[in-house]
Amino acid sequence: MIGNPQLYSLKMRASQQNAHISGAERIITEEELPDCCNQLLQRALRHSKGKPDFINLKIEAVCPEEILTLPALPVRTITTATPEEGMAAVREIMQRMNLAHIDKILQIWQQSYAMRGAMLLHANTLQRLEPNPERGVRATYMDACPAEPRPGQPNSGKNHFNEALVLATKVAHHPNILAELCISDDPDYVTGYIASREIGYVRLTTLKPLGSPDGGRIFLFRGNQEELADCINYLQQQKVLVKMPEEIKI
Ligand code: WAQ
Ligand code: MG
Repeated sequence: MIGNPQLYSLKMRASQQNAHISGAERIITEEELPDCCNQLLQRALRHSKGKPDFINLKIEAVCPEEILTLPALPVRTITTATPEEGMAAVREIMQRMNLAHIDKILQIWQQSYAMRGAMLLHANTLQRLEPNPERGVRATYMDACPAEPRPGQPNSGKNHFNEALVLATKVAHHPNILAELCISDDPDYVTGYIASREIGYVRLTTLKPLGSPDGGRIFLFRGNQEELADCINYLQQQKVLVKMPEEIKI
């Protein structure tokens, strides 16, 4: 970037009768704003979950000095033919991470399906830690670094992988987050992932049946009250740009 241009956070969310349909965000220059607004608007209008009756586009200035730049988590793909195989792979990875209560966590994951954000779950007690459990916690203010492969480019559609890698990288870099589990709620997208600082971003090519509108995220947390407040603040407020891998192997 030349001379730190002014950056803007752009957020889109769309709903139908108060039910969440689509949300996305970028951190971009003033020059990119008109095109990006249009891209996110098109996305809201053409989502496979339905036509929204409410679309919100929010634009806020961001100081370049406030931004934390992080390297993307290393990426690995495990090919799974069925949701059962995918879930078995997730379970095995969680075992290797020495996580407790694996069955219970996988069960709770199913309850995250109608939420707009993620569940924040205490890895030891399985206590739900979101201030608003119906909404969940949303990780926001993040994008890929400018001049790198950016979510939404070049064809303006959703790039599930790029966007998820940006989100997972931000989330995994909080010291009290142990892991993230994710399934898309898009009916036509069946690849999901488990991610952490140690294991990186591990994709499972089939994690749900094709056509299923079910999807959700769990952030697994371990720490005390003070660390929890810091973690929620980090997820919701810290501006993050992610250096994407040069060659994306997916
Ligand atoms: N913060 C927290 N939770 C979120 C956020 C966010 N910013 N955005 C979405 N969620 C939750 C919410 O409950 C959604 O219903 C759920 O996650 C799924 O969101 O490598 O597309 O945007 O190819 O549908 C994974 C890509 C794609 C795997 C995930 O998620 C790959 C995806 P979606
Ligand atoms: Mg979705």
